[in-house]
Amino acid sequence: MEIYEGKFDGTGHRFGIVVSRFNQPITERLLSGALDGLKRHGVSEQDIAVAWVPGAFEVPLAAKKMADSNRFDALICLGAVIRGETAHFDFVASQSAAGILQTSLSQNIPIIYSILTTETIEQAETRSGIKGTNYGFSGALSAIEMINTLKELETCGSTH
Ligand code: INI
Repeated sequence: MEIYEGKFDGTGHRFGIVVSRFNQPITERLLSGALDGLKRHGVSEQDIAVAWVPGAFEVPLAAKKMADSNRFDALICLGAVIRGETAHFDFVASQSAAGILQTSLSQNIPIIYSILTTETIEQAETRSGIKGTNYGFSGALSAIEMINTLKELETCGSTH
């Protein structure tokens, strides 16, 4: 049996973060969590770049621009789409997710989806670390893990 698993060591890797200003009190917390998660797993501050965009809908284009630069090993997308606040919740949430996935697959780079999609602001607060897990922090770990898993997978098949 072959098992490919990425370690949680971000040393020497470069990360781009795209963060949305909409619901900024929440997204700022996600950003703090992501920076904390990266730094506590070996990433140095000079290897992190942060891009602010107006809302979750704009995240995919900024992520694509960062991916196109070839400067980053992984990207982390942060945002908060809250149903209570918009009739176009479904469009913003689903198109943002679709754009991020499409960019990740086409540019061949891990792009982590840490965009909260919640019914209420209280749920978003909880997921930004006020009570529960900070999804920015867990997104940072997912980014590091994916870089290392993909590196492991580069050897996949070479021994057969
Ligand atoms: N953008 C968000 O990131 N979260 C939201 O909850 C939200 N609401 O409620 O509308 C939101 N809308 C803005 C959208 O992302 C775009 O910035 C805007 O439509 C301009 O393209």
